[in-house]
Amino acid sequence: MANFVQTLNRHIIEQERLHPKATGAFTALLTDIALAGKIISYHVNKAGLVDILGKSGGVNIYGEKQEKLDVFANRAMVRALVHGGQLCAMASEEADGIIPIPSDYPIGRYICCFDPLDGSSNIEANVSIGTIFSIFKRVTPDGKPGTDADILQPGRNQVAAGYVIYGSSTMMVYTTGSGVYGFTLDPSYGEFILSHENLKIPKKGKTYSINESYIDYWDEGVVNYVRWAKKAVPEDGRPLNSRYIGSLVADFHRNLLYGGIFLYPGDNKSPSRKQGKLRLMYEANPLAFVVEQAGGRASDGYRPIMDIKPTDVHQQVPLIIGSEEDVNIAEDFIQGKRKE
Ligand code: P6P
Repeated sequence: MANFVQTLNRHIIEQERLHPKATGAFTALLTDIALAGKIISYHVNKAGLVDILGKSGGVNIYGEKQEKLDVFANRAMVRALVHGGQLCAMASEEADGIIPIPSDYPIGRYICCFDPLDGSSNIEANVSIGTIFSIFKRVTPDGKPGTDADILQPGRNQVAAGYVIYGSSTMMVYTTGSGVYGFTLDPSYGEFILSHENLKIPKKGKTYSINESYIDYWDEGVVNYVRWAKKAVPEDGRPLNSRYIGSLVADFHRNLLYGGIFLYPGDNKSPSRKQGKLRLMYEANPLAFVVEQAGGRASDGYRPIMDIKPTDVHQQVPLIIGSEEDVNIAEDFIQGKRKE
């Protein structure tokens, strides 16, 4: 008897059964995201072969040049999600404001915020990059277009979140609040197959991940934490190992599997970086949901990421995320409770 192959679609349906009021819309929505992931994976994996690399000429709202794959990935997500008819609105890193559902499509009961291709500046270097998504139920009455109120919900309200990482293999990692599950794409027949059941992040890791080139702009607490992490105290398992890929999904995924901490704190390099660089709605919140479901923590240095009440769809937050004990220690330094 061949081993039972658990596919993503079967798993999503089983997860849906855990939610008594679930209708099937949830299953359809996650399946739409998986489809977009497969399409983006196909193009990411042949990016070097066709003229899809290089600057698209467009810029996003931060003035960052958009890679052609950015533009393609955003379009793939928008199309897959609009056709599915499960959303009342969506938000993307690549769009200025709310993306409405076109009038000739049904209005659904969910919201999806996504970063269609995070880490895209690494595309030409063949570094792992990813799609990150966050799903909420709408809070305004059904049937009408979604509004800011539907989008600007605290991360605690998420009903599902996850990412697709395009690396040595393509994996979709997601949670609906009942644990974290990883599926690896088998390109031979285009199915995501369960490869990581009920993922749990080690309580303490041996790796810290931060861009140390900003050390002269950090607040004292962050400097003290990194100095502590690098100090040679073998009986305490230090120095911690430094690993920084510069692609959030890749750095996060490594820590999720092996343990460790990723930090992107605010800094004083410019006023716009006081709250860091990463975005609450479609980077910090979804990864915070995943890491908490895996037994880890995500904080802005002072409070849980998912407790933050958003004020803007593109708002930035400092992000300290990973193994529970490592995040607790980093918070103590950032809050001045520890100096060494
Ligand atoms: P820095 C990639 O551009 C990204 O948005 C994240 O994927 C990554 O963690 C971060 O920026 C890297 O930023 O300032 O270290 O280059």
